[in-house]
Amino acid sequence: MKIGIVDTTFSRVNMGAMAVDEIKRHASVAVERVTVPGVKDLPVACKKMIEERACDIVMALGMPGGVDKDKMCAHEASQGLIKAQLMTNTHIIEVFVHEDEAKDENELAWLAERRTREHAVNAVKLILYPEALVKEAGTGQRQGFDDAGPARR
Ligand code: RDL
Ligand code: RDL
Repeated sequence: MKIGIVDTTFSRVNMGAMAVDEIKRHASVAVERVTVPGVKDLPVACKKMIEERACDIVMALGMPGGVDKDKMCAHEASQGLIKAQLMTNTHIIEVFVHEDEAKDENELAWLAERRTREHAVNAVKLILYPEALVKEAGTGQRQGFDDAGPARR
């Protein structure tokens, strides 16, 4: 099994390094990593990870900025990532941390790390332990901030 990691230089947190570290803690799988300038460059890089570097799943890590232009970019990048998944029949886990989700730089760094690490575990589960996710169905999982939890307790 091989996991592809694609992150950006636009991000203010080294999300790629965190993803690689977290994956290594949970599985002995091969990891391929590449870094692109920004979120709109993620889709083709992820597709190449799948088609040219034989990755079984890819993590697309990015940080949309806080202004409207950035949110538009993130939406476009998201659509590209979905298209790349459909073209290749392969999961690309989109890990976007919007700069304005956090109240300050400390929280932004914390949030980016936690969301990245939690989605790295999801990526490992998707390719190696899919039954583990079935066990978590309907439990209100979130990545980064606290889980929402099940609606009925
Ligand atoms: O292909 C080159 C760039 O267009 C691409 O890297 C963009 O994703 C860069 N970019 C923006 O142009 C922008 O207005 C980014 C953002 N906003 C953003 O919020 N986050 C990014 N890139 O990762
Ligand atoms: O209501 C606050 C947040 O829960 C909400 O803004 C979410 O949509 C935040 N979020 C993203 O914006 C995103 O791009 C989340 C993820 N990705 C994610 O992967 N996991 C989350 N939230 O729990």
